Amino acid sequence: MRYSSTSSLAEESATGCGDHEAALRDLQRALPHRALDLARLRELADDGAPVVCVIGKYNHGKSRLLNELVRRDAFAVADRRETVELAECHHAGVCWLDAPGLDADVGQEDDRHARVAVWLKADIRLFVHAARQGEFDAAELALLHQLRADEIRTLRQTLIVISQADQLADDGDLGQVVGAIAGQVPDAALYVVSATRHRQGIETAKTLLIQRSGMPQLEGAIADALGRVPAARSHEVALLLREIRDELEGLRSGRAQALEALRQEEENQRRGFDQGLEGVLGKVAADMAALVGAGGPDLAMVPDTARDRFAVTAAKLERARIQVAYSRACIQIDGFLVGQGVARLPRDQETATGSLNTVMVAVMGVSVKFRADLHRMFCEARGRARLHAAFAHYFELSKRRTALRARIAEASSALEAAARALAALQVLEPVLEPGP
Ligand SMILES: Nc1nc2c(ncn2[C@@H]2O[C@H](COP(=O)(O)OP(=O)(O)O)[C@@H](O)[C@H]2O)c(=O)[nH]1
Ligand SMILES: [Mg+2]
Repeated sequence: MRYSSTSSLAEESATGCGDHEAALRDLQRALPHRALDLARLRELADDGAPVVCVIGKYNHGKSRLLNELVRRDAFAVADRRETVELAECHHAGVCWLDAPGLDADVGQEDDRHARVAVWLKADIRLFVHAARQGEFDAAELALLHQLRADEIRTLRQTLIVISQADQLADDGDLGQVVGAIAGQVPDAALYVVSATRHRQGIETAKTLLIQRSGMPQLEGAIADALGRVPAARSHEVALLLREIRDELEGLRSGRAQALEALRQEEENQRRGFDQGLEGVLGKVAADMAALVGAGGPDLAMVPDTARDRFAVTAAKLERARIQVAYSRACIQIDGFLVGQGVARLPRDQETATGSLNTVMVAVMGVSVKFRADLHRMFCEARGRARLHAAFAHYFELSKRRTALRARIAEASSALEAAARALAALQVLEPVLEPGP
């Protein structure tokens, strides 16, 4: 099939212009819901012969109508579901496309072919409905409304054909049916035809029969519609390019905003941590200053002797005071860190000893602290800065932070994809836009 595998874009890629295929892929990735529009753009870029396709339910005379239009039996006609794939025939500079019938109970594959014909390939749709069936049913009406909406948007035309007119008993019946159908689609022109009459008229060279078949009027309308195809195609290319560009620009600015918001959140989160920790360490330093800042000898360093094994000595009291102060400091710091989601070591840093796998132990160590240690750790700015840096290191490894950074990376690559798609559109536009 001409359509299934080749397109000028694909051909160009085969001859070294892979940029276009890559650009199309970038667009497809950025706008997966626009796959049909992108495929349609490919078709339009081909700028092949205008495509007329039939659409309608099984057995309503679509294939036979096409045979009359192309002046030969190019398409299979039957009382059963003969047309299961797209079939095409070139005649008079037009590509005529026969599609399987649409029916509620039809397999999805048939429907897919019909959809491809109607939405992807066709410039002009002939909506075929057999007169003997009376009014349109709900499914036909729904499709007609869709086609009408599409015509307004893309200028792709639909002609409504009431077929097999000869099957009604007389003109009175036919008039009634056509009147009822006209009531269902008040704004549309209806082309009432009989393929069999047309064939007979041709074979017996009876002009009157040909006239009465309604085919000349339909052919006239198709010729008019074909005359409007070039303008319609230009309109459609411009429309699709504009829609895609607008959507991509919206996507890019939305994603840029989302990324900016996340980066702001990352900054605020870190600032909140830094300020909070500074506050806690400052408070601990103030509490500690009173205890360790007092001059004089450090009584805690006086060793215990066997004599005062059971006595409450000044050294023991001092050590207890230091220990309590240190514990209080640790509890304050730990309370803050837990609130920030910084408690356990990252998994890859855990040891076999469960109780050691906390950030507090990793930073503060397990050694016994004395007055000089506490002074160095909490009362000197350098000591506090060292603690701050160590806790901040674990803060950055915490789940909340890594999750936020992952979201930022994701948002950043989404933004890149939108920018790439816009660049891709720029590459494609000259290929897609209709020539002068
Ligand atoms: N009497 C009459 N029968 C027709 C006409 N057009 C098609 N048919 C018959 O209706 C049946 C279905 O036609 P076909 O074109 O295969 O329908 P499709 O399934 O819509 O493609 C066949 O038996 C055709 O011969 C017509 O204008 N008049
Ligand atoms: Mg058919």
